[in-house]
Amino acid sequence: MTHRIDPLKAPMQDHKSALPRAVRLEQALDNAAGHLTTNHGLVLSDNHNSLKAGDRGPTLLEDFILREKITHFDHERIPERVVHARGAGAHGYFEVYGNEEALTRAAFLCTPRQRTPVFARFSTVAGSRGSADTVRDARGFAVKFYTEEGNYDLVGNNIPVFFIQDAIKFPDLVHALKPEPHHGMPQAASAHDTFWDFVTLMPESLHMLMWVMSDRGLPRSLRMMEGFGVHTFRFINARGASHFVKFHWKPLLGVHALLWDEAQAIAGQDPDFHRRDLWDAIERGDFPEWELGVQVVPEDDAPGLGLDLLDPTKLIPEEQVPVRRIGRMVLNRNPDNFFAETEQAAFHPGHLVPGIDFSNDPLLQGRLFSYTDTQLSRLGGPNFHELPINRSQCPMHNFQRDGLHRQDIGSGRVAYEPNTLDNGDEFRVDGRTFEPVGMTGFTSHAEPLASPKQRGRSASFEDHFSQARLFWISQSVHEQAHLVAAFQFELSKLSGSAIRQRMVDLLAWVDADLAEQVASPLGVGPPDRATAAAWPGFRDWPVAEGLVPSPALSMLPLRPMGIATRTVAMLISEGVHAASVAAMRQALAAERAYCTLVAPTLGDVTASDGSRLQPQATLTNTSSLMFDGVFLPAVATGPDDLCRHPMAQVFVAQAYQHGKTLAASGSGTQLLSLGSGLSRPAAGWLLQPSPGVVVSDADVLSVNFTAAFVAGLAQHRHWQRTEGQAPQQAA
Ligand code: HDE
Repeated sequence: MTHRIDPLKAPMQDHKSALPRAVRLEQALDNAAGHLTTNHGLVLSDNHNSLKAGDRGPTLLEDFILREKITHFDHERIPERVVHARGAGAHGYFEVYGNEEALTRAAFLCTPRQRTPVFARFSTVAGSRGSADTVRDARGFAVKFYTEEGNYDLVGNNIPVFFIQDAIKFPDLVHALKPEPHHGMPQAASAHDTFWDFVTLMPESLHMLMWVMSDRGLPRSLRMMEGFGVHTFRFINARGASHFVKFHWKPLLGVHALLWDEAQAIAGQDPDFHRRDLWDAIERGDFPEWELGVQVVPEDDAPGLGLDLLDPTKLIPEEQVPVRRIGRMVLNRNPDNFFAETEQAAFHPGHLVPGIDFSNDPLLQGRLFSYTDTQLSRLGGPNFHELPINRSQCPMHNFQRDGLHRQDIGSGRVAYEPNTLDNGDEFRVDGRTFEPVGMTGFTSHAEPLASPKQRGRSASFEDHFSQARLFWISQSVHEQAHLVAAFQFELSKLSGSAIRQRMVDLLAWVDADLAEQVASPLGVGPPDRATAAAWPGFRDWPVAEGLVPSPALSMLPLRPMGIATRTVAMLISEGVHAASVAAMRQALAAERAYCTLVAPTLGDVTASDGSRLQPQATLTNTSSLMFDGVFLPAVATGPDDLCRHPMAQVFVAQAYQHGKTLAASGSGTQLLSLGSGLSRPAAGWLLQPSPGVVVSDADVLSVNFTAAFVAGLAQHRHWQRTEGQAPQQAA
């Protein structure tokens, strides 16, 4: 018995069927009922009418079919995650390049090229399940490795440090960040009083604040962001030797961001922008890929690092300890069912395999309790490990049993150990037998401990400003401008000036120029370090002298990136120059980039050679926000209708304001000029009148023209063009 209602799909899909539409629909309805059953297998005869007293009478309470269906529906929602509620996931695999046995005995890291299945989930932190993807926030980056030694979860973020140093502050942080409790606003935003009230009283949050206010808080795509394990972990090898390790995910497509104005507008036009991008890329076969990198620190070297590895508000600059790439993750399959997989996935930083262990980072230690605890209420009991997405793919055997929603049927009478009654009759699930794969089992690293009990923090956690400053001085001019604008925007949303003033006073400890720039449009007094230093809880720890910028902290590519999977809108109308359309399509396809034909309507467009082009989107159902670049080909026959279309001008104007790559040829330059305000080119030349704008007065595209456009796209954005807008965002 199948539960698929294939006949219902037929009339939608097969619109050229010979049967009249009404007949097909009727047939579909009849067929459908015969394919459906109740949850208990009873075949339905009618899935459209409840049981009534007569055809116009009241519905009968007896209708158990109606009641079962509606009761199930009433309970379809489960509580959303208390943080990281909105996410998107995908399946794939991880393969290690070499044998890492010198560092770890984790089997999945010791068998070169062995593929370990993974499920990855990316998320925003603050927003509810139905909020928008492109809000300013950190992003969760959680990966479940289904290894032969059990599930290993690397539950990280796209930012390498965290707001707080001790888990006991997490509920306070999240309460401050989430919508304010009295009116439940704002959704998915940190730009409100309670968040800034809290962080200005917790100077340890400054380093992460710098990251969230930077372009890292606005990823262009989930496929284009880094991931970090954040905490320091340990690798343990077969001899029991321990090394500290920090985990990194490096995306092969580079690290790229949206502009704030763009991100806000996308949140309205397509709240699913990131999850759609991930889904579409995987459906197309453009499988996103990250390399797993490790920074390894021998235990003896830790004291000489100049930072405390247990402090989650600190990173190890990559220039100090290089990131070695040891394997890759490829995401190549979308979930079949969002709820069953992405929503029910239960990650836990305490899901370890032998060879990987914790450090004493007090934030990590608190997380080890929290994740199972939250799943108990979110997934309805202690058996969430039996859900298909959470099940280990290696054999599992213990004497835990019963509980809400238990699915496995255990058999046997001896469900405890030690015992003397086990004569093959031991309690087992599904008859599976457990064959340990030649390993000695997980042992915690035997770190010697002899400490008094105390509530407190090591003095080595007290430097709250040096790395915030390191981040600031490592940003390019444009990234710094975006960061300043972000602080200005967020602080401008506060209801009073006291917290604004506190923030700029604190920022003065990071950098005087940064603080002054942020303060300038906010109507507050000059930044004042001394006032900040007088607050309770302030740690007057000297900012490190002679900090050297760390290029790895900037998003500017360290090496040229290609344009694979980037998207270009080609605006076409009647009489468009056919050869230009073909040449640009070809040039983009050669780089594995994509082109969408956008026109005033979805009707076919007749090109200059008489061929018919089918637009994929219209000027009103999409916008340049959805694309990385825009091409305005010449109209070779007749007038260029697009020049008179107001939405075409908006399309171009927004692309120009957002620093996107634009190209125009022939009559297309007129639309470019109307949208961007750039003057039209003189005859007979090819040049870039503004960074990332390629124009030619000829209809025909030269190889240089398409090459210049591709090179412009590879720059991602031309931030110089957006500069003038940044300060206005705070207004
Ligand atoms: Fe989480 N975090 N977290 N977190 N976290 C959760 O677990 C928590 C922290 C992270 O896609 C919750 O199953 C505490 C740091 C990700 O399902 C919860 C503390 C980092 C996800 C929880 C932290 C993270 C979560 C909510 C401070 C980066 C989404 C639902 C001690 C290294 C996983 C759930 C997914 C989710 C607790 C701090 C990453 C409540 C107590 C630091 C990516 O258990």
